[in-house]
Amino acid sequence: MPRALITGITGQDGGYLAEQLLADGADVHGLVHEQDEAAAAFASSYPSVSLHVGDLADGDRLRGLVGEIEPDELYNLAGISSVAFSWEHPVLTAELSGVAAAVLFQAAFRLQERTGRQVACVQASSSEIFGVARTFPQDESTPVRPVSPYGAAKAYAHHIAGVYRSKGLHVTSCILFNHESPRRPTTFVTRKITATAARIGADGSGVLRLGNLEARRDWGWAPDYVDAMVRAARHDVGGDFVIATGRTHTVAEFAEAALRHAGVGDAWRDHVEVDPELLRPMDTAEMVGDAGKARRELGWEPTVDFEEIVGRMVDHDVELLRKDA
Ligand code: GDR
Repeated sequence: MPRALITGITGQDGGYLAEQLLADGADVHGLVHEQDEAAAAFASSYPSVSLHVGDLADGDRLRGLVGEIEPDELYNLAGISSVAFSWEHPVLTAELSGVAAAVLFQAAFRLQERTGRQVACVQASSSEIFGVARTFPQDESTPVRPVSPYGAAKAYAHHIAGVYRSKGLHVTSCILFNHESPRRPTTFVTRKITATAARIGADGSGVLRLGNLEARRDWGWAPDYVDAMVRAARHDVGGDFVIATGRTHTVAEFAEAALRHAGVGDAWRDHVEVDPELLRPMDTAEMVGDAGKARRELGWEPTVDFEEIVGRMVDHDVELLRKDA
């Protein structure tokens, strides 16, 4: 049975990935930070996953763990995931979302040299590496030109993945466009919208305060994106793959769909306000991905459309409110 090591296992994607790999019969290991508040709950939900405490900024610890666990598959999902947060902490973002990838690939390469067994690595890259793209949709040949500290850190990790690939490591960079689920924290716009929409729908009052309403994003369903990463790890060769739906909607359209689904109807606009404090120093106006290569080579395709994603997330938040009451 394959042995997998997942960094960032307690995040949205880490949980879905652990579930998929466990269902496949894999021996799943995860890296958790000692101050990760989600670790205890994760351990009780997934008792068969082996959790290892370590800090992404501690290179010796990371190298030691990869050498001890000897994974067949290594998924690097950890790091700072909020673009907004990265503006406040650019150096930390560079260390955790950028440099740590180099440590992991170097460790995987050494392990492969030592054992003679392939270590397939997957880097959870991001559409943010394209910054303000000049071509639409974006694909694997779109120039990497980030415009946020987060995008710059992810761009470094994306490039170092390519460097280790040319050295002989099976490493894939999955360029993930936005992907959502009820497990998204409310620091991201979709879950903030659905959690607030559920509350507004319940009592007909309240306001949804948002920043840039006109930003267009290509929103997909997180478990589909995790499935793409597993397919990439098991593909014959490593490479770069854009993972996206190819369809975009504005933040305002997401808010409208969520508020309508929560039962607010045509009055939805009265409940949305723009808060200038929530505007970012630099924001990409539109991101839309062409996942043609992943469709052709990995046999991957998105299975849940925009309306369904919004509906599932709102329904989950309505249910949470009902339980709380
Ligand atoms: P993003 O996701 O930055 O694209 O990164 P986020 O949901 O934070 O923002 C999407 C868009 O919505 C606009 N926006 C707001 N965003 C937040 N968080 N809160 C608000 O109130 C708000 N109002 C408007 C933002 O300006 C932006 O344009 C996500 C993360 O998952 C990354 O880790 C991942 O790499 C990329 O998607 C692809």
